[in-house]
Amino acid sequence: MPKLTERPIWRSLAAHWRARDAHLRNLFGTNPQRGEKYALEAAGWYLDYSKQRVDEETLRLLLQLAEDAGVAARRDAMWRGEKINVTEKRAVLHIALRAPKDQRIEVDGEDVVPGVNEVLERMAAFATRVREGEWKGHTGKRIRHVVNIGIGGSDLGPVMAHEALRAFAQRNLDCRFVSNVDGADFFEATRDLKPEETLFIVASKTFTTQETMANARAARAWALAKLEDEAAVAKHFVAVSTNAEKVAEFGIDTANMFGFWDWVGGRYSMDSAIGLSTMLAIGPDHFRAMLAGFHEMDEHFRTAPFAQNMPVLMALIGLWNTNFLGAATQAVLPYANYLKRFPAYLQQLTMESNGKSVTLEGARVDHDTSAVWWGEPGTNGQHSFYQLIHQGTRLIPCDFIGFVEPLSPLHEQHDLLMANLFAQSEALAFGKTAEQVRAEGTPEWLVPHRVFDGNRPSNTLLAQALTPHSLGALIALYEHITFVQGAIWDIDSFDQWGVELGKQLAQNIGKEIAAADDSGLAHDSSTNALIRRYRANRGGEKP
Ligand code: G6Q
Repeated sequence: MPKLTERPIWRSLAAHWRARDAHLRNLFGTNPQRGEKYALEAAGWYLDYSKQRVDEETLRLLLQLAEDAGVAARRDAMWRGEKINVTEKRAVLHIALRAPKDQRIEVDGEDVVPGVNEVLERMAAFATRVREGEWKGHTGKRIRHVVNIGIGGSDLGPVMAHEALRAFAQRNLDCRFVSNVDGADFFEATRDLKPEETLFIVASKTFTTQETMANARAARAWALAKLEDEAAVAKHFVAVSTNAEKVAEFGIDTANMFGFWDWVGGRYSMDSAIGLSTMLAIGPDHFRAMLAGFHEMDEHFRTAPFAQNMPVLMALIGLWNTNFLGAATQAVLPYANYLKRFPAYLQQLTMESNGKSVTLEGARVDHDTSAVWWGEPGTNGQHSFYQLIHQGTRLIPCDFIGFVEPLSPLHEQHDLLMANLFAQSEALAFGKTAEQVRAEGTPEWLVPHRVFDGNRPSNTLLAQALTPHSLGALIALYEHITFVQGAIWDIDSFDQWGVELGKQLAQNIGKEIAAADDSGLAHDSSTNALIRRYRANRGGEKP
């Protein structure tokens, strides 16, 4: 197969891009129904993509690109449990985590759905016991605090879901998260807690991750310093992992371990047992509702024709912005304070998945892959970086996310919040011309400063309310957008060799810092000097 950029469809897209000069003002001017036409609904979400710089021909070509790239075949291979994570030789089946009980999804000839449900049921039984105060700590006290220890995929999803679904959480069960190997994270998370009322979840797929193991050891020492009995570990520590051997080695009873499988990637695992903290916070029924939301979007992605397929269209438009309009970044702007950790979660999902530069065959790509994803909740961002989006020199496509109903009783403030969302996407698309600025009575010298070029693309996603169901569907939407883009770029969206590199390098330097002397340092002169300076000046116990 020729390189992506040498295929006729890619060349047609490039020629199409060169041939047209369509400002969004003109696109709307020539098609007054555009706002209703370029919109669709799926799994409770309404997508308006009319403020994207695309027309009928652009969409036709992009859909052709998806066909030519074999997106449907790759999607179906994922559902069939084929090992589409080629560099790790693994199936990719997060979609099985939310499949209904009667669906059959196989890996190596074995249906995985019963196993998924068995773990969900164990999680539900455990969560209910803790939430109802039936699961007691070592001294017989009720658990009031849950601390999830994990990092990357074993942290970002649970943290995001905990923030997002606070309105559905049992308020007398406080959940906290420790991820950073910086001891300050553990120290601050636990300084006001009582070990006898605290449950630690050690969440690690491999149970070997340096940061998580260091924090888990700190937690065990912290708990035992007060509880003074090894037997207390069984009441105050549970594990979420695929590695029973390491869990037992750490001292956690494997009866208190919740498993998952190698076909669940870390960044795709928040709806597996990695979501135990979420289930403890919101309860099994809400957790199931979240899974149903995921599943509804999965089914839409699996079955809807590409021209009406929300993840496919968003992926194609994102690719158009990245590869043809030259946008280096993608902003995600939720107008929902509960979604404040959603951009951080998406950063891992998108950039760890598609931050790759070789194809599945190992050939170097000659086009850009993942955009840099980032964002903050609106309206806060408006008082900060939106200036650059409106008037800077760079093109920053935006995804605006909003809800019709608020979860707080302050309804008027919700109208204000949503008014801001609608105003921002309108201003970005249409801008303000010099004539309009002059007509406002602006003196001539100030006119250039007050002109807004507009033509800045955005999507708007709206759902009725932020609920476990709508959150699940929203996450699945972005998972599948990531999938489609990776499929077209022909990269492995499911490995993470960059993360593995970081894990190894830090281990080696850690040993060098702890060594008796620094004469054997064999790095470059900069790294050697930094390590020597640190060794010479650090406080605490010296080697
Ligand atoms: C995710 C990555 C990575 C991983 C963490 C934690 O896709 O693989 O972020 O989740 O490194 O790994 P463990 O769960 O094994 O501790």
